[in-house]
Amino acid sequence: MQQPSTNPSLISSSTHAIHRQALGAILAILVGLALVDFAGGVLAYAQDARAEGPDPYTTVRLELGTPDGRMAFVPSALEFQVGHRYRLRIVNVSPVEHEFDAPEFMLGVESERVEVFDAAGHKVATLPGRPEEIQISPGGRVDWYLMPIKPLEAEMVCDLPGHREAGMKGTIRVH
Ligand SMILES: [Cu+2]
Repeated sequence: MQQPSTNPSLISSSTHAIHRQALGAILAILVGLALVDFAGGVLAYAQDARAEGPDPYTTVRLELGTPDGRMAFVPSALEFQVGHRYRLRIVNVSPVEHEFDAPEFMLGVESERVEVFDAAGHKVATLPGRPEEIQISPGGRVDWYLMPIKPLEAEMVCDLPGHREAGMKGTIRVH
């Protein structure tokens, strides 16, 4: 089925004054969309340029659950260094929803952004700032860009009912 057309030439074929007003409003919207599109293009270009340089982030991979449904963080212990920039890649490899919850760690880092990917690996959202907790659907992935700012030892858990008790907990050490 065809999308409703926003082509101004089709709209201007109407000769009614009220339709001309509507045309004006629609043109304003189209100009607005073009500006947004232009800004998006500039941002995409900037990101591409950045991607071509050396990768400033160390990737740390954490799997939530296991493909056969075991309640675990893999690995169950993470280590970071103060002042280094990381891409904490959290992947739900299991058939059920899971959480990454580590409040002390989350407050002990500078958080740049969180990128969210669907099960097909397509980025579906970018969230600037600091997450409070991260919940991921089966097959989903989150890349959290962060830099630890102080040494700490913290617990990571999945707070969904029964998961922690079944073994879904681990430790994070920043040194
Ligand atoms: Cu869980």
